Amino acid sequence: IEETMTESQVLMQKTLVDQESFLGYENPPRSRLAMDSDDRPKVGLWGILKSMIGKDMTKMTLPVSFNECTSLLQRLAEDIEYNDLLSRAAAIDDSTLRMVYVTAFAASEYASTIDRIAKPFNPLLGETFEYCRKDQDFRLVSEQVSHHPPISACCAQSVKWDYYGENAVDSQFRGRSFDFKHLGKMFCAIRPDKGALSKDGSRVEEELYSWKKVNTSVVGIMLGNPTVDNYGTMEVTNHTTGDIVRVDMKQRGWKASSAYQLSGVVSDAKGNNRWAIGGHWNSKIFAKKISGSGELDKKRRESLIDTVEDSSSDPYSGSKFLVWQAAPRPKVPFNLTQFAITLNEINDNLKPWLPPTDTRLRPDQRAMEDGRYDEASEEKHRVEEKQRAARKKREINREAYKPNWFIKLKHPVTNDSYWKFKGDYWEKRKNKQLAGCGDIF
Ligand code: CLR
Repeated sequence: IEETMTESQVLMQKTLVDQESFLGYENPPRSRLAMDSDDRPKVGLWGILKSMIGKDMTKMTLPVSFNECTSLLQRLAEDIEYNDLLSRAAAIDDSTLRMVYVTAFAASEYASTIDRIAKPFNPLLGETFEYCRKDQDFRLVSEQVSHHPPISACCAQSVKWDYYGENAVDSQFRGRSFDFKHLGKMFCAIRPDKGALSKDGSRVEEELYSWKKVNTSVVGIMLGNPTVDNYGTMEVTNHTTGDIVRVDMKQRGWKASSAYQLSGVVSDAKGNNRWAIGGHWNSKIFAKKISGSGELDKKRRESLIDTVEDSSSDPYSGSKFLVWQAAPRPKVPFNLTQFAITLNEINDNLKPWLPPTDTRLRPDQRAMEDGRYDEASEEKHRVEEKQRAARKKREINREAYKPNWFIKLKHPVTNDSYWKFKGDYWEKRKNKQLAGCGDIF
């Protein structure tokens, strides 16, 4: 434990150490899948989808060859690939500059969606996924807390930050596009090295940010060139300091020249503009120090970033500086990212620590990953039947379903309803008490 750490950082550090959450994660994460190329039968999406216009994804029965070998719980874990942005934010004194890094983090998760035209496995009710990185010093748990509508809750924790929230998407296939709207909110707590100054003037050790994810849509299905787009306005609020940023992610147009573009302005609690943010969510995000007040029009905002050629490493120099850069994409099955490849890894060290509900143990998804597509399809059918039978049984016994690790509450700061991580997962894991937490596969 470093001497300069704040009390709340020390507390989190102690929790991580005491609960021995990294047990099982001794091996470095894998860098490849068992197979090097995927020979899934090539399917024409439009041929199958055209009869399903107006439907949402949960009501479509699609062949397993439309799937990729990840689950939506794991896609939620993919949000924190670039978690170093949060640690970097924590090292900064100026809350408005911290906001620049938190905003880049919120936008960085979309980079992994490119070229991933496949359906992640819909988690079974009660399915969980844990993921720890010793090298990055975080732990994460996600759980499918509702089946209809599908909701996945997650909570990731590290010494200097927490990231939590839910994935609840409303989907609709419109023919021209397949649209996904996010209903839930994401929250991020940062524990800055030197604390934060709250809007009421007091010093605090932890600050809270929240935002809503932007829309995702798959376009070009009809034309045989399906492409993922993410667009809309994302407003990130620092509820503690009052700083705020509005980021516009441009919708991909016909000519695709606006594809991936984003721009926004960070302003402080008094309404002063402090930083312009801009770039592309698939490659790089820059920022630049600005001043003034009032809304900047779109043109001005974009020009702040686009026309500046110089680039510096000192944020206060007035030149634009690089905040984030996407990792190179490997050539692997399902176009997974290097980070996503690591998620479903299982080995003899980890196995004894996992609960029976962990995605890594889900047989259909494992079969898919290893290229056994017929088995994947049969097993998918079987576990879904098992889920249906369990629901019937609950109905007959008039039992209400209760998630294991999350509880739905009103957020103490923002008043939104959210899924609070109960925290006992890691204590139970350490004491090897996870064995009886569910039989869903
Ligand atoms: C986008 C980033 C968000 C979480 C999220 C939720 C739902 C995901 C979406 C992301 C990416 C696109 C997605 C979608 C569910 C289905 C859709 C994976 C990860 C795919 C592309 C639809 C494929 C359509 C099939 C018929 C082929 O933080």
